[in-house]
Amino acid sequence: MTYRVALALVATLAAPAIAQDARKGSITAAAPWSRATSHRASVGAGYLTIRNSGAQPDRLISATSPRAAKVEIHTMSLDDGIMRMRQLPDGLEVPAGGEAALAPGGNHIMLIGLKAPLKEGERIPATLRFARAGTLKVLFTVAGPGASGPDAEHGGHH
Ligand SMILES: [Cu+2]
Repeated sequence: MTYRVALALVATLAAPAIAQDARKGSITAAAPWSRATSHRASVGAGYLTIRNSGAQPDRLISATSPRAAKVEIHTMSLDDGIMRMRQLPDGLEVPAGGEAALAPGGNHIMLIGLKAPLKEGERIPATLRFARAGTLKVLFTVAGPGASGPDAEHGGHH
């Protein structure tokens, strides 16, 4: 038994920085992740899928992170052939028994005023606040910068 526990602990410590789910009440924050930013970037984006197993709709109303001066909930849309983003002033609804996806090119968590670049492999702590479920702490696992990182998508913040 002792051996098995020790082995499990080693496996946890040795695990690569994969995204981890977080849960609070009916709300699950699945696979939170982000992208590495360049050293000049002042903004970054967080992505995840929010699932609501409850019988009532919930709403992501705000978020904070110790790594950013401000965190907003954004959406993106194609406007005259240009991808633009804007804040969702009322937050993002998560339907009862459904989910809300935050993904590149769509809704996202905007980290504004980064205190340091987001580095691949890091986990960025954030607290999501829901109207019903209350606060939920998540860790955004930072993936590689990729071909179309937050810099390109979020030129509006520079
Ligand atoms: Cu944004």
